[in-house]
Amino acid sequence: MLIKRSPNGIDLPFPSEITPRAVYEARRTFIKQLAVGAAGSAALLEMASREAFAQGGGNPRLAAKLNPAYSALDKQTPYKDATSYNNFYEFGTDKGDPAANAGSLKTRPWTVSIEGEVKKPMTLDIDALLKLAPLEERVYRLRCVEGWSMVIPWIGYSFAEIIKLVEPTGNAKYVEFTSLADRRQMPGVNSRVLQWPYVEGLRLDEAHHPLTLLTLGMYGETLANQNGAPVRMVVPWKYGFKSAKSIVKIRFVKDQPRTSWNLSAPNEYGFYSNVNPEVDHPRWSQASERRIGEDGFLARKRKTLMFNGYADVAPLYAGMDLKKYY
Ligand SMILES: Nc1nc2c(c(=O)[nH]1)N[C@H]1C(S)=C(S)[C@@H](COP(=O)(O)O)O[C@H]1N2
Ligand SMILES: [Mo]
Repeated sequence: MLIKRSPNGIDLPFPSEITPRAVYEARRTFIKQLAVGAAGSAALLEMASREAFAQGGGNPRLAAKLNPAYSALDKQTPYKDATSYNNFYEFGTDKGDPAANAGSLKTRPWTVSIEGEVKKPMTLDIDALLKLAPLEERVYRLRCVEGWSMVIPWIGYSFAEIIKLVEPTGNAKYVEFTSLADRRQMPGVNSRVLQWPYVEGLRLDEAHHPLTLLTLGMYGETLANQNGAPVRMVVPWKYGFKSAKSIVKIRFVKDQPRTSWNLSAPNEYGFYSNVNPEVDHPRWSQASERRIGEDGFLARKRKTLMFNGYADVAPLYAGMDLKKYY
């Protein structure tokens, strides 16, 4: 279970500035009363979850059951920060561009084509995706390769549900995710900062890991456009760029996908891109990070943890030299 070896030493959420005083005090009392066992952690998470749910951004509500076994107890990033400091280059390269420009993205109707090395290729619309499996809330840390991180209550289900549905053939070794690239809606697609469409990929066993989340919502609602509505991936043990937003195509393939960031700078962005404090980016250290909305600007206060603290995934890389396969 992840919560037992949660990072940052202490497995308790910190009282947020936005927590109403009564709730905060009740929680303090509550914290004092319990030893942090699994049951106690779950109760604390439920509280944090209710707070997150009370935030939101006015998008349609999405009911989901909290999955405490896959949720971090770190203090959750305020909704406002999670939706105003984004990387989504299709809408521009400044951190505020996605919030400024993604509002008009048309997220309905929306279809995702699932194809390639599968026995049952299919096209699913967003309503079918929402109904495919029970929706879970999972609080994941997301660590950007640039050195900042957030803690977000996502909503979705394991990508393994998709794999089960389409039945990969024996030839499928990787999964490739393609984002929408629509010039008319996405001003950044006119820039040559990356090759469009944005493509990311995972090895099939990584895609099959239960932590790998097909994501349809956040903070009790459907996804904000700037966070990748209406459907994205969240792969919490990898740098953020591995988690493609606004996905229109999922392809099961034999060969390692040619991914956007790896193509643009192969010596800086490897295919694996597991969070690894011991492998620096050629231009900066990856040993520490700044938590958005919490740590001061430019202050990288926190030690970055191997696999972003998701040690459960280590067996996927048994015998691999992670300095070579960065
Ligand atoms: N299609 C697409 N997906 C993308 C990106 C992008 O530019 N385009 N940026 C990535 C990067 S670098 C990060 S850190 C995360 C940020 O996700 P967030 O804005 O929801 O925190 O999205 C990733 N997914
Ligand atoms: Mo990133």
